[in-house]
Amino acid sequence: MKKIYTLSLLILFCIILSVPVLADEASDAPSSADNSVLSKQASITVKSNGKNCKGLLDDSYSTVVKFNSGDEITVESDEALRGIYIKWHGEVNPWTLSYNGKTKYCGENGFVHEYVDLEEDTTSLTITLSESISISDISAYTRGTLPEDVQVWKKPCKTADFLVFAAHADDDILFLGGVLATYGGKGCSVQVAYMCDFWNKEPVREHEKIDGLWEIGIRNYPVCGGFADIKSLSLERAKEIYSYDEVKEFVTDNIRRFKPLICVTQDLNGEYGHGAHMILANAVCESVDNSSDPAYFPESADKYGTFDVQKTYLHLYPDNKIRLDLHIPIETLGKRTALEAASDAYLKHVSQQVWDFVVSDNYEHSCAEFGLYRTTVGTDTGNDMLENIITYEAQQKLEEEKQASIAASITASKEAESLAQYTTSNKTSALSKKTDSMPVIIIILLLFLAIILTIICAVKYIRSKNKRLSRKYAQNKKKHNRRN
Ligand SMILES: [Ca+2]
Repeated sequence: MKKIYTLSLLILFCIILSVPVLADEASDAPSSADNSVLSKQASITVKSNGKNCKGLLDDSYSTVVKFNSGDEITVESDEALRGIYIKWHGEVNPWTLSYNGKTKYCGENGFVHEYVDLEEDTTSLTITLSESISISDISAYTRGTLPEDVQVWKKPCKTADFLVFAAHADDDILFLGGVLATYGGKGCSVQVAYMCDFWNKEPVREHEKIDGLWEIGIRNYPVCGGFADIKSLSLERAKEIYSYDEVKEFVTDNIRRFKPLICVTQDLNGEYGHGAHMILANAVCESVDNSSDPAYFPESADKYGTFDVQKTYLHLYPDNKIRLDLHIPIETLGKRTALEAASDAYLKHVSQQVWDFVVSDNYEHSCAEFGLYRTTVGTDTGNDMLENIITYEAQQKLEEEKQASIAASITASKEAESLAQYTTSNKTSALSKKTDSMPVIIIILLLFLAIILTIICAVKYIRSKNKRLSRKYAQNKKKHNRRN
């Protein structure tokens, strides 16, 4: 019987322990949207008001189809579709996606390469445009984990460990790619801001720009100043082409918006003497020197608050030099080195392969060579831009540990207080019990005393009576003897 009882208890104990495990397994079970299978590109047909839509299906930026405001594009497939991937060929406006009787509002983030998850299977969907725009390519995917080259962008950073300013698409890779791969690969939040766009001049470079960033591991969508790409060969000429104040305002706005711990930008001498690189580098220097001053571009100070960047690095700057090690395999980049990832990213800039530039840490434009232009946290002793910096993620962890420590301290304090109250209460209770028991003890003692006294009295009485009887017996015996 005892054995059965013990066995039952053990079974009950195991059941109790297994409940949370089962709950966890249930919560980790793949939802219908992911992930136990690999998604594949589906075979689709695309139609829109009798237009020739072949250019949307050839995975080529050189073929695009122009649409007007209000146009509808229908995508159909024999396979169950779970996501639609559009490569817009222009600045993206809001648009709607209809399927299975639902309407989804898209395009709000302006992602030029935009993937939209459908959340449920469908074989037919309709894209409705709110503005005129061209589209380069449309593809669709079945349920499951997406191929790595499908770009599912995150919004720009809220706060950035690194804010990297590049004048043009491909400068970010050729000259600053060592920073992007190294620190993006380390999990730092890295925001890229471009001075110029190419929509009016070479729109294919807008595609190449984000293809390159995606390849080098950046996942937060870049921002852009929208300045035209115009070549110049001196700072003075660049200041004639561009409004230097507008460039500084663009830089300062983004510093205050993203609150970077570290700013990185191009060479004051424009690498190979490009005036736009020079004006941007000069604007970054002047802006980091002044972005903590509310009187410096007060509009963005009002909007975002002022901000003082802790460290600012310039490409090829001759003072406080550091040299990044770009030969370490990086897990998040498929174990490629930063140099390999940057080289792969530069190949995405297909239109720029005609030039002699290469991604290298061993030539005059080395993407490993930087100098510390400005610091509020001390100079470097090594070759790591993160020296003397606590990243936002690390700051958050420290804050969480601090809050946990405060919470633990409060709990311990409450427990100690509670224990003290319990001890005092127990002592009081014991004293109270002791006090309460005093009359009982006294009564018992008095009773005991009374019993003793009674016994003594009784003994004395018996002894006295015996003596009297003895005396009387003796007297009677004496009288009897006399008579005889
Ligand atoms: Ca195309």
